Parts: sequence; structure tokens; C-alpha cells
Amino acid sequence: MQFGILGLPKAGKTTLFNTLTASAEETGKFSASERTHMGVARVPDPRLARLRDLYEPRRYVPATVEYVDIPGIERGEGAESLDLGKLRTVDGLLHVVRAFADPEIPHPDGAVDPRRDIATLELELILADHSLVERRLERLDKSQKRGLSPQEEREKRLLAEVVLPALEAERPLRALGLAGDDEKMLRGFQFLSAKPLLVVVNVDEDRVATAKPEEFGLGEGDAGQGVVVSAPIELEISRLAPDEQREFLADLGLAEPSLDRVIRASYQLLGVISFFTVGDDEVRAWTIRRGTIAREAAGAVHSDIERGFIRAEVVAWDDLLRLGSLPACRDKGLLRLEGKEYVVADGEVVHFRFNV
Ligand SMILES: Nc1nc2c(ncn2[C@@H]2O[C@H](COP(=O)(O)OP(=O)(O)O)[C@@H](O)[C@H]2O)c(=O)[nH]1
Ligand SMILES: [Mg+2]
Repeated sequence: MQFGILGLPKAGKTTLFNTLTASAEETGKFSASERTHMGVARVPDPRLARLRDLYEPRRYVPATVEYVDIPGIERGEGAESLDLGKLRTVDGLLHVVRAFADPEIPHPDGAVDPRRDIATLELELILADHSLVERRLERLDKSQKRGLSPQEEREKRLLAEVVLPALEAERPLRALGLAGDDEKMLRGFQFLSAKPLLVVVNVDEDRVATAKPEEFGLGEGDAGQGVVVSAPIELEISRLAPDEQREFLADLGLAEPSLDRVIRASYQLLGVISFFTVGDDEVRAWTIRRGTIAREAAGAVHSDIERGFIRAEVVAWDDLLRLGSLPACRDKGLLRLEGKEYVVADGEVVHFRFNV
């Protein structure tokens, strides 16, 4: 699961990236040339943490989201300045928007205006997709002489009648809510405006507890989901010991680090869930798409387990915590035996029986 971080220069992208992934890449007021960085964030999950406390395993492995920090885009340059190779393959986009005031850090467009920047970036994504669609349609037109396959006919119709008009109306493709065969057909294009979008608004410290995503037009209509953070404050919080952290958060009026919300929102936006495996050796979260059946879920752990799948023993995480062990859950009839078609739910503890 990979998120691409993008946004205008000096919005706080690398500061946020460093906090998310406990990295130490260079941030700066003036540094213009930037490289792409990659890092991994652990998804905070209190359910899994409590299972760890129960088992005290040798290894503790939370779910992760990978973040890619992409150099800032220049307005109007669209596809040229976006690192498209990196962006096309990511599962989701995280747009860092500047809302903090700091006279020492110039904004590329003069004044600080988060709503404008959100619209600017959206337009860049739409323009990049638009040129991709036009090129594809041109190619299909050229092939028209030799005749198009039924597949190509369908593709042409979908691009010309649904995708192109949406992009020309400056609507992101994620707003179309395409499903089934249409969605599958478009997936291959890896359209940027079709990817789930999380907008992280980087506000001044004194507003972090009170500012709402709705103020910036987020979370409604076609706009992406939003989370409000103060990137430098998050970086500071992440470096404190746990009890100092709690105190600092209380001073700011926050219940938890905003960072946790960013990571969780990233995870949820991708439509994935976690199931858990437990034992003295390892307590671990596994990431699957919502709706995954037990045999495929087994494949997330190991392909041998998927191939030799016999059945899954399943219990809800909180039942396991309450009763204290899998045998106790079995005695109470809470450990269920499920077959390969069983749809695994978020937060279930699963033990696979298999035979290779
Ligand atoms: N005052 C203030 N400065 C910030 C904030 N977030 C980032 N910065 C500073 O802005 C500059 C650019 O940040 P950086 O993370 O490198 O931005 P990027 O170009 O988007 O990667 C750095 O000097 C940061 O310390 C903020 O919320 N408030
Ligand atoms: Mg940067």
C-alpha cells in the first residue's frame, strides 16, 4: 500500500514525511532541487497493541503504509513537473497544503490560500489525465482504419463519452464512482485524478485543535478527504517520550497525534482492513482489501497456506482479549470454524489450518 505525497514547494511535505516515517530528510526554506524519498509508517491500532500486551510476543508487526515524498510541483507545468513515473503506480495521493503563515517562507503564488492550492493541484491531476486520454483516443482513431476490436470500441466509448467530458468539466475521475467493467478498463491507465486523495492541511500551531477540514472545502462534493495538522508540531511530538507526549497533546487540546489520524485516514481511504494473527512468537496485522475471502487472506500470510487451505479459525479481537486465550474462546464457542469462502472482517483474529 503506497501513498504519494505531493503539493506545492514549501508546503511542508518533507516535514510531514519525516514525521510519518521517522526519517530525517532535508527540509528547507530555500532548497529548490529535491529528490524523491521513500519511507514506511506503522498504522497505529489500539486493538493490536492490546493483543501485544496479552501475548508479549517476541515480534510485534503492525500494518504499514508506505509514503513517497515527491518533489514540489510548479504551477502550470502539470505533467512535466510531476514525477509521473512515481505517481502512476501509487495506490493513493496525499496532498500537503500550506495554510500556515510565515513571512520568512515565501509562497510560490505570493499569498497563502489553501483553497486555491487545493484547486490548483486538483487541476494539475486532471490536466495530466486529460493529455493521457487525448493521446489514447488519437491512437484509437488511427487504428480505426484497420477496424477496432470490440474491446477497443468499448474503451473508446468510455473514454470519449464518460472520461473526457468529466475531465473537460474539470471533474476528477474519482468523483465518477465507476465500478465493475468500466472501472477495470480504466484501472490500466492509472489515472491520477482517479486515485483516492487525502488532503492534509498544514496549519499554524494555534489552530491545530480547532481548524476543521470543512473550512477548506474538504470532505464534501468531489473534494477529497481532509485532515488538519501542524507538521513541525507533529515532528516535535513524535520525538517526545510517551508521557511527555500526552502532556504536550493536552496543552494543544488534542486527544491524539494528528499524525495517527493521517496514517489511519490513508489506510481507510484505500479500502483496506486488517486481520490479526497472534502467538507467543508474533502478534501481527495483515492488510487485505475489504471483502477478501479467507483463502485469499491466507495468501497474504503465505502462498503455501493459501494453496493448502483447510479452514480458518476466527474470533473477534475483543472476544479474545476478554477471554484471554484461543482455547478459552473455543470452550465458549466464540472461536468459529470458517471455510474458504468466508469474508474476513476488520479486527478479526484468524488462525489458518492448512496442509501442504
Ligand atoms: N512556520 C511554519 N513553518 C513550516 C510549517 N511546515 C513546514 N514549515 C517549514 O517550511 C519549510 C519547507 O518545509 P518542507 O517540509 O521542506 O516543505 P516541502 O518543500 O513541501 O517539502 C521548512 O523550513 C519547514 O520547517 C508550518 O506549519 N509552520
Ligand atoms: Mg520537500
